[in-house]
Amino acid sequence: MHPIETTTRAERALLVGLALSDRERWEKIESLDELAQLAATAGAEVAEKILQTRRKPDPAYLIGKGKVDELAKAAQEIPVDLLIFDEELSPAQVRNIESVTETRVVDRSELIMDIFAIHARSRAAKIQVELAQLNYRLPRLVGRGVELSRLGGGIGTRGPGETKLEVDRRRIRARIAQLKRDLTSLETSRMVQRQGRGDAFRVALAGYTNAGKSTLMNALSSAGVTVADQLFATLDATTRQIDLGTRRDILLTDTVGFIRHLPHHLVASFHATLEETIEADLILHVVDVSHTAYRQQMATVDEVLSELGCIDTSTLVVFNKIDRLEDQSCLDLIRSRYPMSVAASALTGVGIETVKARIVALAEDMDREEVLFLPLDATKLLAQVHRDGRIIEEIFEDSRIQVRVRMDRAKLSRLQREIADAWARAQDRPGAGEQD
Ligand SMILES: Nc1nc2c(ncn2[C@@H]2O[C@H](COP(=O)(O)OP(=O)(O)OP(=O)(O)O)[C@@H](O)[C@H]2O)c(=O)[nH]1
Ligand SMILES: [Mg+2]
Repeated sequence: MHPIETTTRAERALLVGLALSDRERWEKIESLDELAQLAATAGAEVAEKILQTRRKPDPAYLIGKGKVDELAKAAQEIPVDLLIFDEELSPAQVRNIESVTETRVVDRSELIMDIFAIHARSRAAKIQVELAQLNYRLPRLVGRGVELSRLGGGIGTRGPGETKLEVDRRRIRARIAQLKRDLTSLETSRMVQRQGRGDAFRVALAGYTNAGKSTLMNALSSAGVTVADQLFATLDATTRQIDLGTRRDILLTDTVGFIRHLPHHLVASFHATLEETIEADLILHVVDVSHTAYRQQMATVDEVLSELGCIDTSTLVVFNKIDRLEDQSCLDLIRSRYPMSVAASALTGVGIETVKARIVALAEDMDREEVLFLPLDATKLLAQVHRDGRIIEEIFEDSRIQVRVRMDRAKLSRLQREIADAWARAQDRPGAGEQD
């Protein structure tokens, strides 16, 4: 089960990207730089980067056949052990490129999953990575040439043991089913854990990988979670209670970061780990503002968050690493564009008090106390009040139910509207009770 390091020296990799227009080139150059960082995190040495501009991807090779011939030549001359493509490749494209270049081919998704496999520590993380890898590899298992079978080890082969890749699809499907069952049982025990957290205010850190989420977690609590100048240093969720003097307890969760073109299988597999984010009352979106591509990174994070169904969750953007900004004047621009954000440095501590104050204000804002009056027959609404809020007092009067409740402000105003509708309906009915 454990990744076995079979290589003694770093594998040398040639990185390959594709831009569909000249305009796209800049973005792809950045993406290739990031791919190089990913490759380094996976233990490879980047020998060279090649970016082709081509109006349409080639169905057989992704890049042009002529370019593939060039790659074959370069791979022999440099020499390199593997080709890493920045785009996701179809199984046929991988086969075709491997047979022309006689070099192992890995794509961005496989590389990311490989890093996840190396960094996975907990049982949940290991199961989730293996699940993602098997789902990814299942349609790609057929027709690999023997000479290029992945017995050699190295990038793109870590995670599930090699022998597993040789077993037939039926056995892999059985393994996937087993992993899913394991994950479900882990989720059940986690759910019990979470339910024990009562009415705490839950804050989740989210953001691009390497943005400084774990550093911020440590600055806000004494969690002592791992911090590293590495992509995907954190794969598990760590939750700590932090004391900011609020009436409700505050729970802060650090978890896995995001990246552009995050493999779909990984997002699906890591649903359990991201559960804390999904269920959070507040998301702290940590941005590395010193990164040239920070705006695109923010967009990527927003995309993944919406994929996870977190669109309506309150979000506080923390522009981190401001100590690295040479020109502090860009912060003025950011402040005007994101007036509700905080500029901070999790490393030096600048702005951390403001982050804390904002969390407290938001926690209190989401914790309004109100007295509601419901029609006697509004059982559904009453159930909703019980589900979304904490009942302080409940009195059944002759013609109505009086409930004193604490609740998130947004939920409260939605509920108040529904209660008004319910009263309007009740008044239309003959013999209905009267409203206040
Ligand atoms: N200069 C500076 N460096 C920071 C700051 N915050 C974090 N870092 C550095 O950025 C790197 C990544 O920090 P982490 O806290 O591990 O980032 P992360 O978002 O948890 O990353 P992953 O878990 O890998 O997704 C580390 O080298 C940190 O020391 C900051 O405010 N200023
Ligand atoms: Mg981290």
